[in-house]
Amino acid sequence: MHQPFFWGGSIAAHQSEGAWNLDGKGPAIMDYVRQGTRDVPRQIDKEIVTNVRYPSHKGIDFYHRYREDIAMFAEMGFTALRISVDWSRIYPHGDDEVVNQPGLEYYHAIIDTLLEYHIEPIITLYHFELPVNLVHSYGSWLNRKVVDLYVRFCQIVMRAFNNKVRYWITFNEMNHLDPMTTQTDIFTYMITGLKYSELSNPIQDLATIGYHMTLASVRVAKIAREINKENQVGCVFGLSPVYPYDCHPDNVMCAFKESERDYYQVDAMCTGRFPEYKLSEYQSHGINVPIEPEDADDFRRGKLDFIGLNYYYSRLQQPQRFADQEERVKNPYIEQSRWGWTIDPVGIRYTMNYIHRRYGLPIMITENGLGALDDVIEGGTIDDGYRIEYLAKHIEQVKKAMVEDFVTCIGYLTWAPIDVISATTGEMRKRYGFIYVDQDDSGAGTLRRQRKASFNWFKDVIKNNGENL
Ligand code: BGP
Repeated sequence: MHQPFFWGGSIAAHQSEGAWNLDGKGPAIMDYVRQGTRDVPRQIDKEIVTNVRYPSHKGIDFYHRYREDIAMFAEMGFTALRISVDWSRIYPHGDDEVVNQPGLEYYHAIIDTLLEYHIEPIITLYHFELPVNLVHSYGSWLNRKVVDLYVRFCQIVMRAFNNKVRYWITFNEMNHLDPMTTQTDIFTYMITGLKYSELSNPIQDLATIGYHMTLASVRVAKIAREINKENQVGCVFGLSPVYPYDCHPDNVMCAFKESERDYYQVDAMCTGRFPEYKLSEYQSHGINVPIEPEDADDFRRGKLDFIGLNYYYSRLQQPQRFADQEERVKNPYIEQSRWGWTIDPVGIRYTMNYIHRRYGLPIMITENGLGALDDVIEGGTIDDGYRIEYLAKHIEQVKKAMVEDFVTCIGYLTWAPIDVISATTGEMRKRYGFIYVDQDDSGAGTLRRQRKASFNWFKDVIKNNGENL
């Protein structure tokens, strides 16, 4: 394994912290999203209603229990933990004149705890945590002022933790909002606070949002290195192979095009310019991207130092002739999880190869894991052999990418080392952790933490640096 290699996990504020209105935190977009299920999408409310369950309000109470949780990560031997700093804790309305000090103090305390255990803090600056005021008063990322406000927030955070944090991540998975693809309401909302069905001109609006977010990332990357030249800046992308349905050239082409939709922002952040092919595509649809002359310099100087890769599954291109079928065509060679996510370890090696060769940058695996139902069996143990199997097979492929294909990979972080609220469904029972949290979908439970079988397994993996899986 490449040295130093980060072993650890990733969590996000809105899925773990709870304490949604404590110590000056303002309301953020995910505070308005109800719990859904595998089959029923999460609903988004305009107001917070008292008799409705909003899982983000409670999370897993990481806000009060982070010491205990971090001690358990340290027991496993973690050398890194990726957390997000919630914008609405630092600027409750996003545009406040003064910083909310208790918000900064809270993250100081977490980061200090990590450093005590020699765990590298990796900070995501935007993991679906947008102050809701920026949606109502500014129209979210459609408005360039939100770019300025985000940059201001990042600057404050990067300065505050300058002596403690070296690894910064500008955004989580902004690349899923390709303007040319129809989106679901919940997905568009998680990333922007806006519902897809309420966009007045979806293609134009998503192109504007995508441009503004990309610009925000490059501006922050540039400033990060002005603040401290040691700062390492990445952006996290959700990327996966799209396999052609068969070897018909039309299907191969179609799969290629579908996969490319995820990449225009990666191209922009890694090459130092917004890609011409995307601008031409927009032009052909009569879309105007709000480019200002000074942006070119930001793109040039705001390139990434590393790419964060979230990998869960591979996809199968759906040929046109099946387009009106409700059920998606499945890849017959690949199993699926209970939530319909394919389990394809080779896909991680494929994706690592692809992005490393395309950009030549180091890769950090920022998320990988299996969402599953866990049973607490008699005697209180949780025997999650299926999770061990999933992770072992993926780590094996990460090793192959590094050793046989010469991909530079600087870390492997699982999602999520402790059970948290699911982002897409809001469920508690879709669990990923090595640590079980006693809470059910109704929010009932003691929140007690308990080691699963995978806990000791991952501890051993880290101890032998991935040699024995
Ligand atoms: C990623 C998100 C995470 C996380 C993960 C698993 O896309 O970055 O926030 O939640 O997906 O998704 P889910 O929780 O819906 O199973």
